[in-house]
Amino acid sequence: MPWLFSWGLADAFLSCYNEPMIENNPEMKSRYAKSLAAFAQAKKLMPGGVSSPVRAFGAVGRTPVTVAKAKGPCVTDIDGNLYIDYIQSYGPLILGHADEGVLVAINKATQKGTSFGMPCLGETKLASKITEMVPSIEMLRFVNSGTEATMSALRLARAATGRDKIVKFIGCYHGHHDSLLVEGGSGMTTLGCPSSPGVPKSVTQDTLLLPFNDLGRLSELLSEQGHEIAAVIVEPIAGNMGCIPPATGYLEGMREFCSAKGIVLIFDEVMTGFRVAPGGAQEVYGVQPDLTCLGKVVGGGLPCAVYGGKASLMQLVSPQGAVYQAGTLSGNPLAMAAGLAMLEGVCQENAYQQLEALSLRLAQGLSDAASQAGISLQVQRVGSMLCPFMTDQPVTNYQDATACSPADFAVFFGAMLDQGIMIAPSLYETWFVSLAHDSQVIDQTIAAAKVAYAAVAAARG
Ligand code: KE4
Repeated sequence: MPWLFSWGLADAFLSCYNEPMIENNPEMKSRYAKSLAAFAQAKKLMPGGVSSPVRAFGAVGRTPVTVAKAKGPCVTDIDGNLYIDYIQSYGPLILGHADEGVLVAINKATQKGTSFGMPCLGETKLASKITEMVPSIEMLRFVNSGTEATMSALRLARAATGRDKIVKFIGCYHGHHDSLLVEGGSGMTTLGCPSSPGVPKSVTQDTLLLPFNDLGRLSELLSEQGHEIAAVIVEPIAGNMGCIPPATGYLEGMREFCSAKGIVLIFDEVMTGFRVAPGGAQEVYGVQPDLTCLGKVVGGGLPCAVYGGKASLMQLVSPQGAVYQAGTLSGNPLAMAAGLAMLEGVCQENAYQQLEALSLRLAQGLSDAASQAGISLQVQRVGSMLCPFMTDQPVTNYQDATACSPADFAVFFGAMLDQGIMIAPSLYETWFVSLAHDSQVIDQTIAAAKVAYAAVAAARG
């Protein structure tokens, strides 16, 4: 791939695809024998052996485990190893793996068919529940992924304003469509490829980049170019460079500036929606966007996402309006059933209070564990999404997050994995606590973290 070398991307790409370190320890090899074999076979058939890059464990120098089954807070790999899981499918499973209510709903729906290509009542029921929980959404459209949701929301904003430019924030990740595949967080940063080859400059020239949590820079840009800007898209709580809450007044200021300039404010709540509160981050911070993107929780673990907001905007979407967007499996009856069961589950009494108590217990325990090992730790958290950063300063943006040591994280990750605790294989991801986690698994996690932070301290020498 000569273009790789011409673009100076070779090192970055090759570092992404270095053969993950095969455990050269006989005990480890037997512990993960089936996963090692399965991954070797998978790599012959799929790029990196995975269906999504971050799953390849590329940044932590380990071979990924292959999951056999999951239930509640735990997953079991094909070697029979059990893990307390904080990946939780990267956010959807707020009730835990294989929640009984969700499974019953899916099984019941499958008896009536799997896909119709015609309207079904499940769409209306779930749409109604969403608009009830997220008042800023007056009308919505179902799609199949967060990527589709943000891509479609941007197209709508551009059509509504007649403008082409958009603003995103460095380290925020909104899926892999071309306009936003620039300085992205999540797997892009994890694998050292924050911007992707294959995206024409003609597409990204209209994508303006700013640091997260810097209201002054946003004000300057909108003063200069606001009349050309269709949309500002933001993760209201950044979850793809670890967990970084908005600074006080940041979202309020963003709302004010966008309103003044006729710019569409898009909250990408694919991760935060129904996660940090029934109404998502916009409920927590009291700031209403013009459009909201939802995913993950809203599909109950099945492929489903949403973009929605002001009816005056959504009415521009085809076939009511001219903004074209479509999808064979959008509003799929199984995903509708799963999503509705999931939202009914989080609406149970005290659900968010329980998530808060469990997550606070974990955060405090991680801090104590690190402190005992002499490791500086910032546990940044909103509700049941959190990220422990090994640093002595608050992490407010991408620059702060990427200043943390990947080597420290790799040691911590491996030590947790080998003790049966599964966290995302990247320091730029977020931990998720579910209602299936209880104080016992939280305390087991904290005990493992004490060992893992001690391993980091030892590795530092
Ligand atoms: P999907 O296209 O992966 O469904 O959603 C993209 C997306 C959009 N917006 C936000 C805020 C997101 O977090 C995501 C996807 N999140 C990553 C994890 N940080 C998905 C995991 C993966 O890429 O495998």
